[in-house]
Amino acid sequence: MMTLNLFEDTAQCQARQEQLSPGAFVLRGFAVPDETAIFAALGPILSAAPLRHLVTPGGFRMSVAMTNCGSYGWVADRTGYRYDAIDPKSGKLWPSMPDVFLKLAQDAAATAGFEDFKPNACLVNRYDPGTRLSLHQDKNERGFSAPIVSVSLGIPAVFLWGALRREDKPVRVQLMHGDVMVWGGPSRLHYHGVLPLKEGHHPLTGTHRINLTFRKAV
Ligand SMILES: O=C(O)CCC(=O)C(=O)O
Repeated sequence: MMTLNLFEDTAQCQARQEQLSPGAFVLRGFAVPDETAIFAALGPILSAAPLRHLVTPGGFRMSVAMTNCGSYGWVADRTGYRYDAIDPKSGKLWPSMPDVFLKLAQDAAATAGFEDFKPNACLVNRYDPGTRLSLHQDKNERGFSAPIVSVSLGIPAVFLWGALRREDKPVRVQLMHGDVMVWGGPSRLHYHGVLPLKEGHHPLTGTHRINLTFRKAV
């Protein structure tokens, strides 16, 4: 399987950028300057809306633990996948999206060429060693004109970057703490996933990997 290694410095941003396909970029280390503020903001979110293992419509318990912040949260249950303004566990609105999250997502999108990104949903994914996310497309959003911004924190993961057809072989992309992926335009509906996480340790997340995925849900 191919491993991408296309480094390119830009004047706009000191982070190294790698282009995976038209409209899809990895911004290396982009979130590192915000790491302290991100974890300070994450604590209250996880207290108000604890991580949980959702059950898919097919009855499978997802191995990734999830929660949300923002105006809408992505949820799965026996009836399907959807965005909901209410956390089904608490019956309350999801915690609001912290300014540091919003600014990070908007800056990353703009750096990748997507100005005016207005995310209203942030999915928080927590991976333990062995946890994986199978190849999927993000298509529960009302439209696909906005990009997706995905922030990796903690221990490394191997991200699978596919194409528009599930059967197209994905490339493997090592994602490290602070790396941010942005994909939109012609890449917006590309299949993607995460290989089973290897054991590791990071000072900010311990044995876990945290992913923040920002989307314009509606
Ligand atoms: O954890 C990741 O890097 C990807 C997350 C993802 O693909 C998703 O939440 O749809």
